[in-house]
Amino acid sequence: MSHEVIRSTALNEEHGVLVSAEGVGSAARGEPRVLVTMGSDSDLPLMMKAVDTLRFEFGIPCLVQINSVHRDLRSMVRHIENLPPSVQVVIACAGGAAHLPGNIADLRADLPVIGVPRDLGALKGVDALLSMVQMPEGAPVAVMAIGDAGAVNAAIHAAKELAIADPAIKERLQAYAEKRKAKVQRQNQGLEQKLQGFSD
Ligand code: RP5
Repeated sequence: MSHEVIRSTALNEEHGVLVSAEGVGSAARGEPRVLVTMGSDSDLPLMMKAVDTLRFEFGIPCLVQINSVHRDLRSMVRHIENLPPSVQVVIACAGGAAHLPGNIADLRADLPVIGVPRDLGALKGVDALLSMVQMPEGAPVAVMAIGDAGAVNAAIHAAKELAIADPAIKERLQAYAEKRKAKVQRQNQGLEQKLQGFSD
């Protein structure tokens, strides 16, 4: 079945919004491999770092959906139980008492769940981090760092999971690693000038 057919016949509003390197919603292409979900649309600026890393660095289309376990638990359960079969990894972000990733890990014994704690409120994300990481035995959540680095790393971790069975993603992961190495090289090339600036 072509990607086009899967998108137009199988995806509906209940599945969330498809996002790919080509665009958003009707402009997006391909079948979603990852669900990027979060407790509120106020988490979106943070989670766009995960979405953009997935689509632009690794060419991975994803579904984006808001799911709040504190405001509408029943819809979350329905959405997560009815994910399109092409979705193989879930990235879930929340701030505060962050129960979303753990609840998804319990609902979906078959899918890896990656948690991104949002840096929010009086405890600045430490509450979300501990809520996600202290899962009881049997329902693991792979918890990333609080904030921006965590969102980007969630996308890389999801890509690594998909790369186990997808050589094209494996290649893009290698290219991403090369870009990071090139940054160190560039920094060393400009180092003498920077050091001179410090000793002026
Ligand atoms: C969490 O509460 C959400 O994931 C968000 O991080 C936080 C605040 O939500 P809003 O009050 O901004 O909607 O459930």
